[in-house]
Amino acid sequence: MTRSSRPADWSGHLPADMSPASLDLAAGGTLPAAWVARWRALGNAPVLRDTDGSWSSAAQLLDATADAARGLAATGASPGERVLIAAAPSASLVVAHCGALRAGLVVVPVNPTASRRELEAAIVGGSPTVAICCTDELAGWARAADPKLAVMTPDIDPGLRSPCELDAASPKDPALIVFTSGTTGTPKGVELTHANLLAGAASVVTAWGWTERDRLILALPLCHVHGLGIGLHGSLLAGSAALLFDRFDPESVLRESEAGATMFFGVPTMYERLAQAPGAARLGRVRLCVSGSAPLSVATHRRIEELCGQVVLERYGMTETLLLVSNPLHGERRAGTVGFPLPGVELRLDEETNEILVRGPSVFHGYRDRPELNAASFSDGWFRTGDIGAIENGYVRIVGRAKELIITGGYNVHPREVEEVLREFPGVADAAVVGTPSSEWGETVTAYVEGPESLDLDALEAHARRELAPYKRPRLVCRLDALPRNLLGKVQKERLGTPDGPA
Ligand code: MLC
Ligand code: AMP
Repeated sequence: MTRSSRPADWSGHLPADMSPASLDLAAGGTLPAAWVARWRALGNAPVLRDTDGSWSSAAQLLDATADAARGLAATGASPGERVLIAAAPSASLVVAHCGALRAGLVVVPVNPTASRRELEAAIVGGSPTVAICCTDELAGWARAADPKLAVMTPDIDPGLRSPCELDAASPKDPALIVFTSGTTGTPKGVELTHANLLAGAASVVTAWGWTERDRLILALPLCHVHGLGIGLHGSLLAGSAALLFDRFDPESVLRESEAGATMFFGVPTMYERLAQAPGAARLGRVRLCVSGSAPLSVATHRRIEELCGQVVLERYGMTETLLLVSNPLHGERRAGTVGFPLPGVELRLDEETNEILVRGPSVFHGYRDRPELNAASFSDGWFRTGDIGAIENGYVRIVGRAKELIITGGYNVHPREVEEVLREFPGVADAAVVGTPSSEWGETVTAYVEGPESLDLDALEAHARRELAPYKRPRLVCRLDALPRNLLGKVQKERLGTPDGPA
């Protein structure tokens, strides 16, 4: 049972000369075709600054991405096949990614900090033909997981070239598969089409007045939709300049703000750190600061405004949907809310649970090869986000989650995945993982393990470090003789970490 918030009205996000009726976000095209049109028009304009400070012009990207497409084709990969990319941000990664999309290949981005098991899961789930890895360790794991894989570095060998048809994918073709862990233990492959990617980037380019004059500080990982699907894709679509950083560091962001950058996108942990950095007032120089991926506390929102006059624009989205809701560029940005639906997005609340349901051109069509999960994730064509919302005077507030999920520093961690790793360790009878509130990280991963007093916690932590990406590793592990359970034997997580609980 659902109820509509009200008829979709995106006018609050549209420029004065654009009516909602005239809105066509995807315009029947694809994102790489739109980039190519932009790059041809921009010629020698600089559009990408690498982590070492060197620039690529639009014309150089046009050529380099065509070469990358031909290089990938030389491995035998044909349109529709997958290319796994596990790499730290760099211009080479951007060229490989765009080249793959131009060749009609489907990109499977993987965090370069992934553990061996996480990389293997993406290889099993995505069955790629090519793996692009930025370290020898990742490359070795990829080769061992599938000896048939063509494994290469992001600087695709210029000696490799085969003819391939460029920019021929259709809007309905898959373009990106992002693996997220889920409640069943098997990672879910979120499959986004070319039309989804174009609509997702076009909606924010329109809503945030993003133009060729912008310079975006891009210090997010380029393996998740925040940095990749919004930051990079939007920047290339708008024809603005993207300034790449291989890691976030507050001083670099503040220096760039002072030096003429116009936009910064970050997760709340980044804003926490910026608020504490010397000279934070410099952040006031950029025209737009956007926060997302996790709730930005009202306190941090206000603190940033006090420090530099910058009213952070908070928005809300998901890998499955790209961005859904945003505070406005013009008009009131309300702290503690995520604003109202972006152009193209329709949003409802489930009548009984207040779960947020959405549909729109950026919303994916389903998880790869998961018919049962897909049946449960959609109701009459509306995607169930698993987030609980409230709508107050047209502004959406995220008030909770129907899904079991920890968000730490903007990264999602599914407790089940961590629990499974901990249970594998000899002596651990059971494990329960919860999110503990943290002012810096939002939440941190805390684990409770059931086991004997002799349990070697240092060895257990080493096991977790080996098996999980660093951000998923529990920051605190508590041993208990027995986890609290109800009469049916189910672990009562709500009793963990509460004053009357064992923490
Ligand atoms: C790093 N560490 C983390 C962590 N990031 N631990 C928990 N949570 C995190 N998010 C670990 C490091 O490995 C290190 O471990 C220790 O914490 C301290 O590291 P640090 O140097 O202080 O952290 P740093 O490398 O600076 O990373 C912090 C960060 C990063 C905030 C810059 O987490 C980050 O880039 N987050 C953004 C994630 C993101 O892009 N999410 C978007 C998902 S898409 P050790 O063991 O060495 O001490 C999405 C949709 C949407 O959600 O709406 O956008
Ligand atoms: P991911 O699966 O990594 O794409 O993360 C998506 C989830 O991040 C959403 O379902 C929300 O729970 C959360 N999220 C994203 N943006 C916000 C926000 N601004 N406020 C609260 N939660 C958010």
